[in-house]
Amino acid sequence: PLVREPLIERLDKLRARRWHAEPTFLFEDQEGEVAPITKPHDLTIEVGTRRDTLPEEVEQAIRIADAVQPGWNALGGEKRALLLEEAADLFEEHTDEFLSLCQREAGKTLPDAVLELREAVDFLRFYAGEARRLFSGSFALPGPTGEENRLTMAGRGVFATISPWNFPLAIFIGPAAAALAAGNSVVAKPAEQTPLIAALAVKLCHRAGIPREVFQLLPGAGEVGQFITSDPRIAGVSFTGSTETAHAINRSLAARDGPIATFIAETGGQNAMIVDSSALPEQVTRDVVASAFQSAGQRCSALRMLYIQDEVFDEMVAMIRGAFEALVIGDPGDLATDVGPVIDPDAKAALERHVARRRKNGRTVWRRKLPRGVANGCFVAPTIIELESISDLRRENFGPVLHVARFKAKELEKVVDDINATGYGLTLGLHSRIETTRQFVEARARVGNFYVNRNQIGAVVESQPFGGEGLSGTGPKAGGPNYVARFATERVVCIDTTAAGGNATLLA
Ligand code: UN1
Repeated sequence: PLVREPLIERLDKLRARRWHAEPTFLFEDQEGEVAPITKPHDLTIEVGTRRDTLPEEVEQAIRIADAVQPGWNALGGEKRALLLEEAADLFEEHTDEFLSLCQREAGKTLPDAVLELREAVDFLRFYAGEARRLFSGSFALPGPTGEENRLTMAGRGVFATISPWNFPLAIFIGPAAAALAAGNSVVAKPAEQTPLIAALAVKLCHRAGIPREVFQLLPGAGEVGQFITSDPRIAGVSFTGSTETAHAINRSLAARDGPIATFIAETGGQNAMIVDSSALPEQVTRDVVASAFQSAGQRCSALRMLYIQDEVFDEMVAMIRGAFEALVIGDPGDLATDVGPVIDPDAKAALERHVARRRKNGRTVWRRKLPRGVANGCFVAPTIIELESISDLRRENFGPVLHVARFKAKELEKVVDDINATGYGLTLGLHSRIETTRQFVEARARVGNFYVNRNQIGAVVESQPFGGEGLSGTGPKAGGPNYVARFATERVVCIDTTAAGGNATLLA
């Protein structure tokens, strides 16, 4: 049509649609238990259903993926790039469906859903470019005269991708696209909470021309992941999620006989921001509120622990609380909403326990009141808790809960050391206009992504490759120049060209 309806009307039309996710390729006629997928914002509403992958289907999927991988690898980087780019185009054409599903299945606000789709498309296009760059032939290596050395890269085999519910599209498709770009076949297990978005993504990849045998969807809960990672034919695993699950996968991979698997993990964080007395209060307020409460705090990059220099602590906290009081909490389908629900009742219960414990310990707690009409959903009131130090936090609190602490100028070194001592190393923010402070923190902090005088979420593909160290993951950084290579094997060919020349002379 020449005149397209406005986006909101189009999204409204999709409201009644019901979706279904099931294992792809060969499994459609299997009988299996169907579980409902409910909306985080209102658990009485069913968005669709999912059928989990059975153990024998996992086995069959890996067998098929293994059989077709050499053909996919032989296709070469250029052809794989074209298919990934076609998928990116189809993702953009299906904007309405993706935005609607991000809101309904994952409880995302519209701005968050738009960012998510943008990131997914960026990943597809960037990794397509990497397929061309790295898999279009061999790289010549230096050597003495009379010797030819070259390096070629290829897929490792079957890669498993296990992805989280908090970026059900971008972090579902990103690692899968990287693995495919490198010439692997992929069995993908999306988070149990968000298989519908993943199912649409896989369907569009198949429509783009990526063979169904090469990219298979295996929905299910943790057991499905366990079946996958215990199979010795899995050449590598890319996992994004909790540190505990990463440890479990690592153990499962280590227990297998046969080839050693590659393991790429992007896990949790205990992310801090340091604000000194030279910082601009308005800028700090805006960036703290975005970093801590956007996406209801459900980003691994999100700010959990804010350190403010003593002299400006009261003023800054007053301003941050002012902005915090203005946050609109509610239905993510509502354009005005800033903070939607958390993902499920378990997530809500864990956050409520955390807040209750701090209250009991006599901490100062500021909490928003939840609006009326949200009782059926998994809403957690945005909360600010005053603590002494980041060492008072044990586990990651994945939701709209921010902690604040004060520090004296002479304690800056100790603050950075305490942050390092958590063992996590994902994002760190600094608000300061003093150049030597920036240099000091940059040099001392052990962290994957360091953000200065801005918010610390929303890393952009290619400009801000993303990922942590220590308890936060293995690297390499997603969306960066070293990522796709980690999904590949390298082969070096070395030819002595003098011997052949000599023989030829003798024979003549
Ligand atoms: C995550 O929450 O798992 O920087 C990653 C960001 C996003 C990535 C978050 N690009 O917030």
